[in-house]
Amino acid sequence: MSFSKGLHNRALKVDDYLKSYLNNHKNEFEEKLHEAMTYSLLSGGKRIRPILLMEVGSLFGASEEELKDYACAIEMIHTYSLIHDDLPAMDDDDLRRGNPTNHIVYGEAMAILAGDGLLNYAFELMSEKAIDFGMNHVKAMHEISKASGHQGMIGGQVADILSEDAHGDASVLRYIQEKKTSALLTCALTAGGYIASCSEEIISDLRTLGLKVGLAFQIKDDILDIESDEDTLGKPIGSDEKNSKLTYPSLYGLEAAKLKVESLTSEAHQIIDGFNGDVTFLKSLVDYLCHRDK
Ligand code: GRG
Repeated sequence: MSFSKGLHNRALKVDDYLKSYLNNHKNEFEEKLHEAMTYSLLSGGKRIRPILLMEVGSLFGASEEELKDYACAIEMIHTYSLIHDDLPAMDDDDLRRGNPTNHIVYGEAMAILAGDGLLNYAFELMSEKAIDFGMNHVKAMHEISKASGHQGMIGGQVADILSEDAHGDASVLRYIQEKKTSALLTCALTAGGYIASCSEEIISDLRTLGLKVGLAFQIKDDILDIESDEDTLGKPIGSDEKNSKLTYPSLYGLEAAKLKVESLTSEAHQIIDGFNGDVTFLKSLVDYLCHRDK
């Protein structure tokens, strides 16, 4: 099967799982909240994080049944972060994944609550699973909560906001990239590894892999914000320059950014080559993340 077909099938599977979670409302209020949560959750994301978690987890022997709730929880956390990031108090964006942003459709108050609802639902799903499956699942949940929290994605978002108007240097940029982007990608890998009962040595390799892929992914994102177009990306381009964001291209230049993506991709491939089992899809996935056009 071709890589793109494999990727498409995996994304469809994640979509099916996600659809099964938000249809249990008990009154009109829950129904309205679920509608706003579902709107963003099912609006066509690439599903990279859940696919990474499931791929690594199954590579090391975990079952789909064990993995799926964590995969969907990460996508819920990712979607909450996008809803909140688009709010007028943050990036103030009208378009996301080619659709009007959550607050444009449902209003700011409901968008905040839809994001909160997704974040908490993620922890409800993971903790229910961890109660049944024990310590390795608790470790997976711990990875995901740390990565999305105050010293992970939220910390990175704070640094990003405070370094607007080109405040900050190479170390601030590194902090933003590691926390805002790499953390959530990395925990998809380590959580998958924990659920599959991997050794700490493998978990450490997965952590290094996540860091490299996350950095490459963010630098590619910055390059796309300069070189792509709104139709392809499904959101306006040029927003980093407009907001004077500290990015790899703004600090080191566009050509250096492209070279950095290439070196990180090959370092990531070397780590994957050290894993046993069929790593063909995982390697192609890393290639896709670093060379994608949206
Ligand atoms: C509001 C707490 C809080 C955090 C916001 C995720 C984020 C932090 C901001 C969104 C903007 C951004 C450029 C984040 C970096 C990570 C990134 C490139 C996200 C986009 O992820 P994709 O490409 O999106 O996987 P899809 O739409 O495919 O799911």
